[in-house]
Amino acid sequence: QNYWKIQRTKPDTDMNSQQAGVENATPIFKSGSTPKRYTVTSALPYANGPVHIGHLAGVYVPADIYVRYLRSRGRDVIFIGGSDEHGVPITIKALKQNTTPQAIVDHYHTLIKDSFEKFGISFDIYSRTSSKMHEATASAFFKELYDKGCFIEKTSMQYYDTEQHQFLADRYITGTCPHCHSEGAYGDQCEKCGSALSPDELIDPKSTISGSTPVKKETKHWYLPLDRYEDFLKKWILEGHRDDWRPNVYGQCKSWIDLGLQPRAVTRDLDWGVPLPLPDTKGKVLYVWFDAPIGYISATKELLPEDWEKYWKDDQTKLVHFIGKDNIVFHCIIFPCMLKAEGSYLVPDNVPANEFLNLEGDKISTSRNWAIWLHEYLEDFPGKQDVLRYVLTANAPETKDNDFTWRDFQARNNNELLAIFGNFVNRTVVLTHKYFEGKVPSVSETAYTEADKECLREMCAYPARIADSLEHYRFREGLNELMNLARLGNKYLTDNEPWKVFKTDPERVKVVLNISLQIAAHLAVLCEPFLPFTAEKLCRILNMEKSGWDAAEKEELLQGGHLLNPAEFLFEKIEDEVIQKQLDKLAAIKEANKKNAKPNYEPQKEAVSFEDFGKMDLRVAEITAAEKVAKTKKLLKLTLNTGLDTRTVVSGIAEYYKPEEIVGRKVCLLANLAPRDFKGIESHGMILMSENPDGTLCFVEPAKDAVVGMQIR
Ligand code: B3M
Ligand code: ZN
Repeated sequence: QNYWKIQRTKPDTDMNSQQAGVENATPIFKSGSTPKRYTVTSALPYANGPVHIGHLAGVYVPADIYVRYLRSRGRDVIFIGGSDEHGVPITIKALKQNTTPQAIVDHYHTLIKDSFEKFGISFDIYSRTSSKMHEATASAFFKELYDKGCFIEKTSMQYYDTEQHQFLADRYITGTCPHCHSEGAYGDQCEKCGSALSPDELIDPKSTISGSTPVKKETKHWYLPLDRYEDFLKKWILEGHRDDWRPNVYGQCKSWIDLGLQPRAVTRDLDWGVPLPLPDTKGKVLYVWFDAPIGYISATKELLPEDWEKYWKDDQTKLVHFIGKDNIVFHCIIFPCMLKAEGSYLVPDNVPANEFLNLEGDKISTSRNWAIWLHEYLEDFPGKQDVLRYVLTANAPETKDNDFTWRDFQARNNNELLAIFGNFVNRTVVLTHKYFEGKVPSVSETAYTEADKECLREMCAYPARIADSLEHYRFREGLNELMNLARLGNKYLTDNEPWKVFKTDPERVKVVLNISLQIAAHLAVLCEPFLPFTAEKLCRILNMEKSGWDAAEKEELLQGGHLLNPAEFLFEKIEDEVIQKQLDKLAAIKEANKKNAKPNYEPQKEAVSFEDFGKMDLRVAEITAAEKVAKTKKLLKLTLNTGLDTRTVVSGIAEYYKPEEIVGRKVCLLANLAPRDFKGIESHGMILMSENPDGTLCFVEPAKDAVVGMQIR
C-alpha cells in the first residue's frame, strides 16, 4: 500500500509557491518567424554500447543534414551532442562486467565520439554528463526548482531487492507492461509501446539484478507535478504545434496529456548519478532523465562560456531536438515542464522524432547484437561514409518504422549513387579533359537551345526546392530532390551525346559540357548536407571552393576557362561478395542467438475449468496445400484436410516455413476458433505453434500414427 505524506518542500513557503514555476513568462520562439540563431540538439546516447544504424537513421544523420544545411545558408547555429553517462543501464553493464560505471562510460564515450567524428556528424561540441560542468549545472537546476517550491516531497514504499540491499528503479526492475502487456517493460518505460511507467505499475515485477521478487521499503523522493503544467502544455503543444509537429510526435503528446499527467519522481536511490544538492540525501541522485536533457545546456555552457544564454533563453532562438520516438515523452513533456518550472529557458520549437529502423526484417537489439555497429561499418567500408548516410536517409523511418537490408544498401549504391550521380559527373569531367584540356568551355547564351534554357531553369529551381524540404525536416524528400538534379544532368548529357557530336559540331559540345559542369557544380553545393565527403571530393575535382547554399541560386558557378582537376571516381561498385560477407556475419549472430537464447518461462495462466477446456475443438489435420499471402512477410495461406472438411487457415509462419516444405504435414488444429479475415482471406481455425526462446515458431506436431480428423483431448 503506497502512502504519501505530502510535505511542502519548505514549510515556510506559502501556498502559491506550490504553483511555483507555472505562471512565468517562459520564452517561446514564434514559429514561422526568422530565427536569429538556432540551437540544435541530438539525443545523448547512453555510453554503455556503441552507436548503431538505428541511432544514425533515427537521430544523428537527420540532425547533421539539418545543421549542415543551416550553416550552408550562413545561419548562426550550434549543434550540441554528448554521451548520457548516468542511468541504470550503465551500472547494470558495470555489474555484469565486474568493473566500474566510470570505466564503462570512459570506454564507450571515446568510441562513440570517435565514430561520430569519422562519420561526419559535425557536432560543435560532443560532451558528456559525467563532467564536473554538467554535475554543477544539473544540481544547480534541481536546487533552483527546489528552492522555488516546484517539487512535491513524498515518502512512499518503493521496491527493494533484499538480496542486493538496493532499491529498484528504472532498469533495475522489470515486469509486464500494464498498457500493452508485453514482457520486459522497465520501471521507468516500456520500450514496446513507449509508455513512461513507474515501478508500481509493473505486473509481476522482478529485480533485474537478482531475479527475485522485490519487497516494499519506505524512502523519500522529490516529484515534479507534471499535472500542474497541463494548461501550459495544452496551449504550447496542442494548440501551438498542431500543424508543424510530426503527427507521430503530436499524437503521442496528445495521448499523454489526455491520459492525465501524474507527478514524476526526479530522484532515485542510486549511487551512480548527479548527487542530490540537499542535506542528508547520501545515496540519492537525480533521475537520469532529469539530468540528461540538462546535458544539452551544460554542453552549451562548455562551448560558449560567455554567450550560452542567448542560445537557451532568447525567444529569437529556435530550439530543435532530434530524437527517436522512444524519447518523445521526455523531450516534449517532462523536460519542457522542467524548463517551464525554472522559467527563463526556451522550450523547443520542434522535435522531429523518427520512428524505428529495423535490420533485415528484425528489430535492432543491442542485447542480441542484432545491429550494424557504426565503428564496425567504418572498418569494413573505409571511405564509404556517404553511402551509408545516403541509404539511411533514403530509407529514413520519418513517418513509420522502416527496414535496412544489405541488398538494398548495395542496390542504392550501385544503381543510384554510382550509376546516376557518379556516372554523370565522371563522364562530364572526363570529356572536358578529353576535348578541352580540362578547361570549362566558354560559351555565349545565344548558343543555347530552348532545351538548354529549360534545363538551366530546372537546375536553378533545386536550391529552393531542397531548402523547403530541409526547413520542414523532410530529409528523405530533400535527398530525393538532390538525386533528381543528378538525374537531370545525366539525362541532359545522354540526350545530347557529346561523344557523338564532337566530330561534327565541337561548338555544340562546348555548350553541352558547360551546362553539364554547371549542374555538377550545383550538385557539389547542394549535396554537402547529405553527402559531405562526396561534396568535398567533387569540389576538389571541379577545383572549386566550398560555397554556401545561396551561391547555387546563380546559373553559372564555373566560369569559362576555369581549369578542372583530374577526374576521380566519386563512388565505386559494391560487389556481391562484399554484401554476402555481411549477410554471413548476421546469419552467424542469428545462429548464436538461437543457441544462447534463454527460455523465458511465462508464468502459468489462471486455472480454467474442464468444461471451459471442453469447448475447444482440437483435432488432427493435414496440410494439403500452402502458399504465401501476397504483400505480407509473415502469412501463409494453408489448405487443411480436417476429416470434417477441407478448409483455409491463414497462419503467421512464413518467416519460419517455406510453403513447399510443409505440404503433407500433420498439425494440431483449433477447429472452432471464430473465423477471422487476413488481407481479405477468411481463416477458419488456428494451427498450434510453440515459440522458441529466440522468438521463432515451430509446429506442435501430432505423432506419426495420429489419424487425420481425430479429436485431441
Ligand atoms: N540516453 C537515449 C536513449 O533513450 C537517451 C537520450 C537522452 S537525451 C537527453 O536511448
Ligand atoms: Zn507497453
